[in-house]
Amino acid sequence: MTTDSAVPWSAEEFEARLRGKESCYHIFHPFHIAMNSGQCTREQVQGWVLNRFYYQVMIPIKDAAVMSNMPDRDHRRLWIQRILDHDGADGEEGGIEAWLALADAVGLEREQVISLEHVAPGVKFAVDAYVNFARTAPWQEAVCSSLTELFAPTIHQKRLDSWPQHYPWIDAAGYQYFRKRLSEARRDVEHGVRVTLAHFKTRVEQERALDILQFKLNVLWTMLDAMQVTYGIGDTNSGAIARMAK
Ligand code: AHQ
Repeated sequence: MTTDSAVPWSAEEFEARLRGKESCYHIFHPFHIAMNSGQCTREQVQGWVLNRFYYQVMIPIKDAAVMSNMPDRDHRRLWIQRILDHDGADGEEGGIEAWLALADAVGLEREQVISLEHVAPGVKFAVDAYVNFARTAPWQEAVCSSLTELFAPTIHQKRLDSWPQHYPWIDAAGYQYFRKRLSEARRDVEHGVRVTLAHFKTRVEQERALDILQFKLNVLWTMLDAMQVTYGIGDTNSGAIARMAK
């Protein structure tokens, strides 16, 4: 347990320790490793898209909750862009619509996905834990929890690089979401890192920031645990997607 007398890390060291959490990122989860190496069945890819839709639609709700705790206009002016990125704005369909294009590209029925009826309990529980944290934590802690996106461009690029060869049955129009996040995630974390380095000053606070980031890494990891339990990995077929149509 760190004592208050411990010397704070320099900004460089603190940021390096935040980035060092990449080793816990969900790109290393067995489900993602299988999916990005072509070992997932059509049903498993569909299950991932269907379950992740719950995460996608809750992100703008989470971000609106964070904004409601942000007293500073300049921070709100930056943060509001995250909501527009997902909900869309004049002339821009937004990320939720792009995710539904991905759902269509993998052969899911739009209404089935939007219904959220088939989201695994563990996925819903993990996402709801994240949203509730963001609603109740100090806004700087909620900003810190979004820093898992430090590692997101790598996983989006991995999908763009590997899925077309592994899953030729997926319509390429579905990949727009991953492309759009490459730049959006990089822009988001620039603000997120600035807030985090400025807010968490003592060593105890800096350790708290690492714990917050670990909590969010656990949210992402747990979502995939629930998907793996539901759909398996590799050439099994749970029948869960087929049962949806009945
Ligand atoms: O598409 C993703 C996204 O819009 C966000 C917002 C951000 C947040 O506020 O927590 N996190 C996040 C993430 C997205 N995609 C995930 C993926 O693997 O496709 C990664 C996830 C993240 O790293 O937090």
